[in-house]
Amino acid sequence: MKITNALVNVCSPGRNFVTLKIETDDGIYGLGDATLNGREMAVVSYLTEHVIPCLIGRDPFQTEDIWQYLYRGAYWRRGPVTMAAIAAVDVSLWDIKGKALRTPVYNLLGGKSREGVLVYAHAHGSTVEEAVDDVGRHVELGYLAVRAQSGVPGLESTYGVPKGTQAYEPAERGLPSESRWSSELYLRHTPRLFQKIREAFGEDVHLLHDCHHRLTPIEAARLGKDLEPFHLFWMEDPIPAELQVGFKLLREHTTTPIATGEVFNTIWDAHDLIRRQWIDYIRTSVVHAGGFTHLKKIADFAAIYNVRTGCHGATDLSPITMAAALHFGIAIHNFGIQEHMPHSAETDEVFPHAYRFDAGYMYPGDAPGLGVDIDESLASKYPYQRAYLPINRKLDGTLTDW
Ligand code: GCO
Ligand code: MG
Repeated sequence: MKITNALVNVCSPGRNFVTLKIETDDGIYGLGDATLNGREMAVVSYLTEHVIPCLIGRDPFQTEDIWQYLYRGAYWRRGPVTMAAIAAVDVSLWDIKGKALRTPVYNLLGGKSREGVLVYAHAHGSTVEEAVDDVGRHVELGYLAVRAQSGVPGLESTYGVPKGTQAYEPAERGLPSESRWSSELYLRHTPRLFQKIREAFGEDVHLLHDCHHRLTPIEAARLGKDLEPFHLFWMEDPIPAELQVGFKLLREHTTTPIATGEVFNTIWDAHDLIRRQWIDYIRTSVVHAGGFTHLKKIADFAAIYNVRTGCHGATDLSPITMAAALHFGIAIHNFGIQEHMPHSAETDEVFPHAYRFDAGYMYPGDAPGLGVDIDESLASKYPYQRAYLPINRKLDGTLTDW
């Protein structure tokens, strides 16, 4: 079998998605997600100008060699743009392999290690009361694990909480909006949120929280300690991860489990965090960490150190990545949990898929390959629209991590 053509589709059914389609001489095609929220067109250009011309004529079964060719062969390596482009190629090729062999991708990754993939939902509210109600709504929908975020008194807006009644979507159309931040107000408020949730729902529901890289190590240590009575499943991205040794300080102060890695691209971003056992969950995703070929290596390395996976699954990761995450999560041994932020109805229509949610778990389905497609004529009705993630400033105007 030979690769004959590859095309990039950019569409915006509710939000922007970049999709790679690789075609072969025997009529089978594969799909890969290449979306990088707020920087989509950089990946489009990387793919069309630099990657696609090198793919034509290659054997799509050679996933390892093609991965190395694109990674080592570029000389310039790593980074989100490069790794999202490589991921899109890699995932498309695994989709082709599955279709050609008439088997779901999970069978190529080791077969089923479990019956279903435990997922967590997003609950939020502008007040503690609204957030508690939203946790209840998700428990009623059948979720066994819920991430909770709430507005912080004194701050006009914050990460994870929609403005008004629309569904939460981190990127906004137009130029970046700006929000204001105070770690002190947040640190005072957040333990109260989890106290109220535990009072309302008891200990059975798994609770998660995303700090979205906003704290210093010592602030995160304080939050971790304050949250200990509420037994979180994890505290996510407590600190920016460039300085990995920051996690050592945090780790030495709290038993609240730590998850990080949604912005990581390779094992080299997480190597120390994993081998020093400073984290409990690694959140790198199929799309931002080089596809199945590289993510499998990260997961296997993490398994040696008792670190489990908790792959990123926000709506900016397309249904193709959701399908890929479910094949991956059902197959690998050290799976922890998978994020599930349901896509809009428009997105689901553009990307028909075999995966489904039932009673707290998701299932990839048994279709050959990934079990996800793209309706190109419907996609063409939703042209790309420039959108950015917000910018965050402290109360005095200093730019800080969003
Ligand atoms: C999460 C993430 C997202 C990111 C988004 C950025 O845990 O789901 O933090 O909400 O902010 O994916 O594009
Ligand atoms: Mg996050």
